[in-house]
Amino acid sequence: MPTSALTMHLSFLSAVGMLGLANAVSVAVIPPYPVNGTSAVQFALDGPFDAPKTDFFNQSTFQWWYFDALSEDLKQSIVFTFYANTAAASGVVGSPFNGLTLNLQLANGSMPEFAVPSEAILMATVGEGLSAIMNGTGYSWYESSDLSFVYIDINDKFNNITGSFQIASGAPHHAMCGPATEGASLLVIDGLGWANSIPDGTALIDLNVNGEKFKFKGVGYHDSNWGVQASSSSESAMWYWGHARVGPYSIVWSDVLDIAASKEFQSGYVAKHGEIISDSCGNITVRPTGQNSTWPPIPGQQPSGFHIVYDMGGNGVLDVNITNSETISYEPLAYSRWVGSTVGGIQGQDMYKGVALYEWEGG
Ligand SMILES: *[C@@H]1O[C@H](CO)[C@@H](O)[C@H](O)[C@H]1NC(C)=O
Ligand SMILES: *[C@@H]1O[C@H](CO)[C@@H](O)[C@H](O)[C@H]1NC(C)=O
Ligand SMILES: *[C@@H]1O[C@H](CO)[C@@H](O)[C@H](O)[C@H]1NC(C)=O
Ligand SMILES: *[C@@H]1O[C@H](CO)[C@@H](O)[C@H](O)[C@H]1NC(C)=O
Ligand SMILES: *[C@@H]1O[C@H](CO)[C@@H](O)[C@H](O)[C@H]1NC(C)=O
Ligand SMILES: *[C@@H]1O[C@H](CO)[C@@H](O)[C@H](O)[C@H]1NC(C)=O
Ligand SMILES: *[C@@H]1O[C@H](CO)[C@@H](O)[C@H](O)[C@H]1NC(C)=O
Ligand SMILES: CC(=O)N[C@H]1CO[C@H](CO)[C@@H](O)[C@@H]1O
Repeated sequence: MPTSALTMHLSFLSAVGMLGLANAVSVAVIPPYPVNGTSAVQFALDGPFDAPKTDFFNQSTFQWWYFDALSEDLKQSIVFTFYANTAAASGVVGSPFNGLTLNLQLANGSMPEFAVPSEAILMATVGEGLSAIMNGTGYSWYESSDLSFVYIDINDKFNNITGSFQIASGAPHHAMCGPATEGASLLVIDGLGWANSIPDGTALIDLNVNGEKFKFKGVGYHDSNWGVQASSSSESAMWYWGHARVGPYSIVWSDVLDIAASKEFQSGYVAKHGEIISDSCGNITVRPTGQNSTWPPIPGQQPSGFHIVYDMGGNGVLDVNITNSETISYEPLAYSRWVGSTVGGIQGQDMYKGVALYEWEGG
C-alpha cells in the first residue's frame, strides 16, 4: 500500500498532533454489528460536515458515503457506496452490517458489480472531512479537512482490484436548502438526511480490475445519506436525484415525492466557476421525458431522459434537458441509475452541453 489512505492518514494525524491541533480530530470505530439503544441522529448541521451523523448505529440507524465518477464520453463510470448498517440502508435483509458496493461501467459495455462485507469501520474526522478504513476489505479513503480533495485507495484481494480514485472538488459543499451554515437543515424527508460535500469535481480513476486497466479522467461527485429506517417516510417516497454539468454550470438536484402524503420536496444547487449561484428548496422541477414518462412515474417505465427547470430568482431560470445514454444500475420496479448527456443553460442566455449521472428510486 505505497500511497495508501491509511499511511497518509496516520502521518496527517501525527502532524496534527505535533502542531497541537489534536482537538480538530475525532476518531470513531463502527463495530460490524448493531449497538443496542437509542441513537442520537442529526438532521441539522452541527459540527464537521462529512462526519457520521449518529453517535452510534443501532439496528435501525444507518449511513452511507457515496462517490461516483463518469467519463465525458459517457462510456465509463464508477460508483462506490460505503455502508454502516447495510440492511437498514438498503432494505436487503441478511446483508453484512458494514460493507461496500462497487459498480463499474467498462468501455466494452459490461457492468460488473462487486459487494464486499467489512469488519469494523475506523473513522477520523479532521476539519470538515472524513477519512475511513473499511477494515478487512482493502478499501479506505482520505478526505481533506476543507473538502477540496478525496482519495480512495483500493487493494481488494477478494475481487482482484487495485488502484485509486480521486476527486479534486470544483464546487463548494452545501446543505439541503442553502449554504452549509451551523443549524442548516440536512433533512430530505422525514427520517432521511443528506450532506453533499463534493457537488462536482475533476475525477481521476486508475484501477486494475483483474488484470484489465480501468482508467479515465472525468466528472466526480461525493455525498452521504443517513437515517432511521422504521420512522422513515422514504419507505413510501420516490425520488429523482442526480448531478450534472452543462457548460460552466455544476448542478445537483433532488426531487422527492412522498406518495402517501402527496407532497413534493425539491432541492436545487447550481455553481459556476467554483461559486454557488443558487441553492434553494421548492424552486426546481425534475420531470421524465420521452415515451414512457408519466408523472408520478409508473414503476417499470423507463423514460428516455429528464427535463429540469430551476427558478433561481434574480439569477434567471436554468433549463436543462438530459438524454439517457446508458442504464448503469437497475433493479426491476425499484431503481434505475443512468449516465446521459445534457443540453441547456439559463433561459435567454447561451446554451451549453455536458454530462450527468442520475437516478430514480421507487422507495
Ligand atoms: C442487544 O439486544 C439483543 C436483543 O434484545 C440481545 O440479544 C443482545 O444481547 C443485546 N446486545 C448487547 C451487546 O447488549
Ligand atoms: C435506534 O435509534 C433511533 C433513534 O434515533 C430509534 O428511533 C430507534 O427505535 C432505535 N432502534 C432500535 C432498534 O433500538
Ligand atoms: C469486457 O471486459 C471485461 C474485462 O476485461 C470482460 O470480463 C468482459 O467479458 C468483457 N465484456 C464484453 C461484452 O466483451
Ligand atoms: C482492523 O484490522 C487490523 C488489521 O487486521 C486489526 O489489527 C485491528 O484490530 C482491526 N481493528 C478493528 C477495530 O477491528
Ligand atoms: C489478479 O490480477 C493480476 C493482474 O493485475 C493477475 O496477474 C492475476 O492472475 C489475478 N489473480 C487472480 C487470482 O485472478
Ligand atoms: C425559492 O427559493 C427561495 C430562496 O430559498 C425561497 O425564498 C422561495 O420561497 C422559493 N420559492 C418557492 C416557490 O418555493
Ligand atoms: C427541453 O425540452 C423541452 C421539451 O421537452 C423544451 O420545451 C425545452 O425548451 C428544452 N430545453 C432546452 C434547454 O433544450
Ligand atoms: C416499460 C414500458 O412502459 N414500455 C413502454 C414504453 O413506451 C412504448 C411506446 O408507447 C410502449 O410500447 C412500451 O410498452
